[in-house]
Amino acid sequence: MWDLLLLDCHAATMSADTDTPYGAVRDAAVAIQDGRIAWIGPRSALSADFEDLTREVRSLQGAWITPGLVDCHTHLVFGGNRAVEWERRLNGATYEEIARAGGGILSSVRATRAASEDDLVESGLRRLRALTAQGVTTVEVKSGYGLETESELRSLRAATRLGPLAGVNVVRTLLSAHAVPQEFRDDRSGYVDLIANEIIPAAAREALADAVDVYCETIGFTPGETRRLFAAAKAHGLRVKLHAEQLSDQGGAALAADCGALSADHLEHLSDEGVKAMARAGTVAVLLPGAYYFLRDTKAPPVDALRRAGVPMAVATDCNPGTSPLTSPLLAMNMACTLFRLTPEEALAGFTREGARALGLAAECGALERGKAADLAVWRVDDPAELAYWMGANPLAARYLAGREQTAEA
Ligand code: DI6
Ligand code: FE
Repeated sequence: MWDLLLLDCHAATMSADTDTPYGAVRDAAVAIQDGRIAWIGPRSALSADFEDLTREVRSLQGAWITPGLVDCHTHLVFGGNRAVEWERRLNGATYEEIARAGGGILSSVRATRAASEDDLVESGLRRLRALTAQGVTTVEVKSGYGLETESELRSLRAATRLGPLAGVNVVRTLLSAHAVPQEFRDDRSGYVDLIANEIIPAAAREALADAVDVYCETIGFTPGETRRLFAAAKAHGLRVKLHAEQLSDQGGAALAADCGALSADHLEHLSDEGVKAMARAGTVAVLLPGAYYFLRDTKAPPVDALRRAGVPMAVATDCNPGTSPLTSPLLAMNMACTLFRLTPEEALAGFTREGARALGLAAECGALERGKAADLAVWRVDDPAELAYWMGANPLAARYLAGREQTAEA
């Protein structure tokens, strides 16, 4: 006996098992049982006695439905914000001047260390609710503004609490290797040791992290340090992912592919070798147009090369206080099309099927397919391309998590 049967809708299933654009099923029906999709297909395929097969029938009045959106890359737990710093940058101050004056990531570190776990939950919840208001049902949340054991674990505890409060699935990633904190500025190997020998083991012991990420960059961590931290993550049963080639080519994407990483993220400076390595390994390319836009970057990731090589492309907000204070997945999709030349279908796949893949959740969510979680979004649009098209509008009509409609204040 199904729990719910949704009718009078068109489904953009985002299934990769069809050549139909968006995996679209017009005049669709979706049967939900025990929080999962029990059946999906054209309403005409339902038996005449379908009302006897379900506890409830609900009409969606001609809406389009998609998988719930998956935002696979956010830093949305942090203290304070960097609006004043941004204003100074608009008035001509450079990153270096701001960093020398104690600004940049390290100013967010000070604010995060000073915040209680409840403070982090309260501010993170505001940002998360902006994402769920636009159909997000799964979100990845990174640490990375504590840069010491207790503050990093507190950030991950706060991320863990956000899921039930916002009615969303939260995947947690430990990004202690985001920057070297002030107290280790003359002893960076000491900080790498702290992450490998103390923070990763503690997070694994408390089941506070699902993956480990590293900012592999000239202003971040070296490929050698990255390999060391990836080894520590794997020794504790954690998956890995990498901020790679955002500002320069450190060979990070190829390293990530070589280490079996779920994803390599940013990729503005990705080389042909990196593209080939990712294609061979099945590493997901996570494109972050919000940071590209906010930094007024001019070198876009090699989307054509990624597309030709068959590298899966996800899209995410990269919600963070310094380079991407973006809490709109729909605007991120528009930016991915307008700035990176993705098609609207690729952008939606990037925020559903491929976003799930980037989190190791391809079998669980990200497509409206039998057996997957009944996480779905209901939209008042005439075509799924409108989701990336409108800038600022929000056509979301309803959001379902595990088959249960979520209220705005969930
Ligand atoms: N890449 C970025 O653009 C951000 N972190 C990262 O790994 C910057 C984060 C910040 O400036 O707060
Ligand atoms: Fe990031």
